[in-house]
Amino acid sequence: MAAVERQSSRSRGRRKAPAGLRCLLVIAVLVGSTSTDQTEEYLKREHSLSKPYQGVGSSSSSLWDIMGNVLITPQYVRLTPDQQSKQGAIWNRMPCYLRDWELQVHFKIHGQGKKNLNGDGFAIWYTKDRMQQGPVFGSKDNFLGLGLFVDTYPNEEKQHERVFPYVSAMVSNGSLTYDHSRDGRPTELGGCTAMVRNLNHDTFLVIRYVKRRLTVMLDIDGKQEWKDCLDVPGVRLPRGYYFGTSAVTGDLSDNHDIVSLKLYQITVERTPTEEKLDKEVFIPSVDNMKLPGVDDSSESMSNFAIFLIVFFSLLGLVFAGVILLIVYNKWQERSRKHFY
Ligand SMILES: [Ca+2]
Repeated sequence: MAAVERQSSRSRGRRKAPAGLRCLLVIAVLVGSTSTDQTEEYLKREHSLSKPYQGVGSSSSSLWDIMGNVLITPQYVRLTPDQQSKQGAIWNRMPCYLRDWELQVHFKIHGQGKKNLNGDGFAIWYTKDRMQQGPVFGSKDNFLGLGLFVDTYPNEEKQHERVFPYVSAMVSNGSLTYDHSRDGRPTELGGCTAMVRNLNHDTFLVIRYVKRRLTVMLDIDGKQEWKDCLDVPGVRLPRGYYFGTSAVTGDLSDNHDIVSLKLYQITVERTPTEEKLDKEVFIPSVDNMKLPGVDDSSESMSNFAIFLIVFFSLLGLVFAGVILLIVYNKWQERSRKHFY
């Protein structure tokens, strides 16, 4: 296949529209580009991984570290081979300080496994910690940040309404545990079915994080079109975390290959109101969603704040009362002196 430099999802457009409508859309986009909603994308090479992966895993100057059973070939980075009980990961060495970004992942999952005997899948990470082996698709549990999982095996027995492979997202503040036996359902923010195994065409997913909105889209049908998978507003992720990807096999196995990771910086304008609402955060959270640990502490913090306000108000009243009393006494004394 010809090596075509793919652009970010926004440049490519999400879905193809009929020709007439497309013309209108082009005009709308041209007009729109002069308005306030101006968006630009830049590929950030320091957070991207592409062929032929020069120096990855061998050079100390490489931007990427590998661990576990990773195999680097000129064509792909194999996180795990199609063998039992393997795990592998590749992590960016540079923390990412971008506010708005988009990560495009070109991947391939394939194996000899007969129907339904494949697993376990792979994860894309944007987390505080890196290079830590663990039970969540080969990486550590109770992570801080974002995990996007491409889960190829249904572990939960009751699987009536859900078809696997399944893509889901999770944001954790370090206190959430990924429930492997339930395929992460208790903690997922959203997800979709994605038939991504053993395909002859290229498969892509994109994680977009713009103005605190997390969206995931897939291009897995070989039609060069993005299809929505999940869309969650109010996702607050700190800056300075690391991108990485990891995979694991158990009794069931697959080749989990990463062809490329491309990170785009998204430049987007914010209104003063948006700017006010979009303050820098230091612990990951999702609006209107109670994550254990953080919400409890913020609640007790606000209770404590109320206590302080009441306490100092009372103290102020008492103080004012004492002053008034002293002044009154002095005044009385003076008037008594005048009287005599
Ligand atoms: Ca699973």
